[in-house]
Amino acid sequence: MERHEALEIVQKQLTDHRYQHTLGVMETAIALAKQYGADEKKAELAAIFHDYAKFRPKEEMKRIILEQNMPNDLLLHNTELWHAPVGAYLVQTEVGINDEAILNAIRYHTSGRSDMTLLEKIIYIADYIEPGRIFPGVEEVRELAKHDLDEALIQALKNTIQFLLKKNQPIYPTTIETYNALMMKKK
Ligand code: DGI
Ligand code: FE
Ligand code: FE
Ligand code: FE
Repeated sequence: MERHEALEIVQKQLTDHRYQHTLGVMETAIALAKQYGADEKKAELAAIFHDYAKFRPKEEMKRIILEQNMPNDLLLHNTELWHAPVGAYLVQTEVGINDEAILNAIRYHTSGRSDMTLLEKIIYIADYIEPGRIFPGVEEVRELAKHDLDEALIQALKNTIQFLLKKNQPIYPTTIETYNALMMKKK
């Protein structure tokens, strides 16, 4: 699928602010794919569609999680986590993208997972550091991403976990698993 066609499809699903974020993720993901030797076309499409389900009604997302036998513990956690796996499902069924590597990059872009692929890491990091992001700690992750994707990912996960702790929010187990897997692989 061509970039302009994909952008036209996703724009209808998003607010203008979220669409601008998506364009930032796309540019960042393509640059990271070039640098780290991932498939640039897959990075482009995964980035364009990563937040496809962001504005779906909660009831619809909940129904899809149950009907498609997605991990049930999602329903116990922040609804912000839902748009990633539901997005992967809707991008397949509504947009017709069947590439598992792309769908997994969308599916795991919020929580990560253990043993993430290069493409999954790129989308996770690009979502975190695209030029429109301005939160504390983002500059450090941008800097790390220039040299070491795993170190960037670890720092992004640390920031996210710390942010959630500060807000007295529960941490989704997969987020912790992602962090642990990366820490234990470090030499
Ligand atoms: O969709 P975006 O805003 O571009 O970014 P995202 O898909 O990474 O979603 C980030 C949101 O998800 C953010 O508000 C924090 C939340 N989040 C990420 N990991 C966890 C989490 N929330 C909880 N409760 N637990 C997590 O482990
Ligand atoms: Fe997202
Ligand atoms: Fe995003
Ligand atoms: Fe540097």
